[in-house]
Amino acid sequence: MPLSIPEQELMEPGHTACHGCGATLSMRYVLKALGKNTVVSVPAACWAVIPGAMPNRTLDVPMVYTPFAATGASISGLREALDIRGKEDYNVVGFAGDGGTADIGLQALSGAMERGHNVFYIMYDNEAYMNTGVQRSGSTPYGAETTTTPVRKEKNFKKQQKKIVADLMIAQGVPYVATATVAYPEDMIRKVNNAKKIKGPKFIQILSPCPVGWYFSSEKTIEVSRLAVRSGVFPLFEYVNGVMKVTKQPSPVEIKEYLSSQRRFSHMSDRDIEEIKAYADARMHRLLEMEKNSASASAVQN
Ligand SMILES: Cc1ncc(C[n+]2csc(CCOP(=O)(O)OP(=O)(O)O)c2C)c(N)n1
Repeated sequence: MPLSIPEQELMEPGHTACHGCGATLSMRYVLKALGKNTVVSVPAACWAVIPGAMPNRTLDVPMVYTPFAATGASISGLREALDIRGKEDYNVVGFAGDGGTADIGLQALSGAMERGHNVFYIMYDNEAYMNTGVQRSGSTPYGAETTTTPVRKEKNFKKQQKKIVADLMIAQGVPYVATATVAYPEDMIRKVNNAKKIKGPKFIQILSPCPVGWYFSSEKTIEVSRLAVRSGVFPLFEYVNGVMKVTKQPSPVEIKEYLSSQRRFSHMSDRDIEEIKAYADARMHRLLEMEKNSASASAVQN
């Protein structure tokens, strides 16, 4: 049965995000699924400024600002405090960018997951430190131009492959790990709903295209997000208690089409594109193998 998107809006208009901001849509959909009994913790990032200055607010749920490195610690404390006060039914959500997750916040995230707190950690992945001017992060993909990997004569684009935090979370044994993106809101909301059923740590990495930092026109956010999935660059999956499911098969869209939708990749040679394709193909192969192994393991148990 097709899932209907909840009508309730817990994010109001009038915020200060840029036109076409994928991170803003990500928050909107996540809150639609979580509902009113939710507390959000946000570190230094675009989302720390999107609500605007006091007395403005954009969210109709409580929001806590936390130091850049501390989202994992913050949600651990919020969870324990709410539980002590008998508010076990409240959702506690860390909502952090890729810099705050893949880099400076990684140890706090890993600690929170390891301690097994009943929390959500949403990584909105716009693939660079956008709020401070598009610096590269560990989650920036190979080949991307950023302000710290400027493409001048020496072609100084990012030379390392993307660090994929969702895969790290799987390796750590987190019970619920998923990826999502804004072009597929039903898929995202279904995943948040499924995550709610797990009592323990939950991690969702949401690809959130950024027109300013990826250099594309702001009405193309959904198109770019969809191309990321269809080209196989950003696979959508759900991993629940050791069982992998790839939730959207990539359609035959060339990676070149995805890359050419953003100016941050405009300098790339065919050889560079091959590097990205090889990395994406190998990862997709790994995920499908995990899915196959999950299916055969459950067949053995049945
Ligand atoms: C310890 C510390 N170092 C640096 C900063 C400056 N700073 C604020 S936001 C930000 C970028 C955040 O990037 P990311 O986590 O990717 O989120 P985005 O801005 O893309 O939403 C930085 C470096 C800070 N606030 N605290």
